[in-house]
Amino acid sequence: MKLTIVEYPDKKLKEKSKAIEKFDKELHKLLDAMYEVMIKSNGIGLAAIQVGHAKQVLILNIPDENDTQPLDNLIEMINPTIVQRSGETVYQEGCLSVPSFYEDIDRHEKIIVHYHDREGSAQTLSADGLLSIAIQHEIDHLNGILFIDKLSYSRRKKFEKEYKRVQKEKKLSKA
Ligand code: QAP
Ligand code: CO
Repeated sequence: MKLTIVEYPDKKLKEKSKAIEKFDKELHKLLDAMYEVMIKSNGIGLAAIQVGHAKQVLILNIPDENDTQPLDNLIEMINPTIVQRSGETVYQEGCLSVPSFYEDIDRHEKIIVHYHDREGSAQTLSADGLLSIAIQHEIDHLNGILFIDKLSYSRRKKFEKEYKRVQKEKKLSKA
């Protein structure tokens, strides 16, 4: 399975993802291909909609103290739901689907999330720090929401202007 990253302003990113019903080989192939493209793109989190699949699937691989991403730390979440939220935190977020743009976003500090692993077993995870932020960012993708959708009106306007300029520069450098 060859996957490519869907980039803003592609409307695909607004789609709501559907729950996984079968924990089969096709799901495992998608998960493996998502991991490959995420690592290749220097990402720490990726939702299936970002590679064109409207399925409730996301992966996370938060760097450790040595700034490496061991496979042991890979988390795969199928059909996740946040069941508890507490506290507030701000982090300068980015997204593989919105390349070269970063902005401060408000999130909950701690969350508890219920999900299924690739075999279909029910799991519960209590998260804080960057992992908590990453989970909230990726679950937003499953609902068709990008981090830029959370910006104030003025910051969003600034983003649209800057993003268009950068996209134009990228096109020119390729030509
Ligand atoms: C989501 O984001 C996230 O602009 C994952 O040029 C964001 O992996 C989780 C990336 C913030 C926690 C905190 C972005 C790579 C990667 C770029 C990513 C870029 C290259 C973003
Ligand atoms: Co993202």
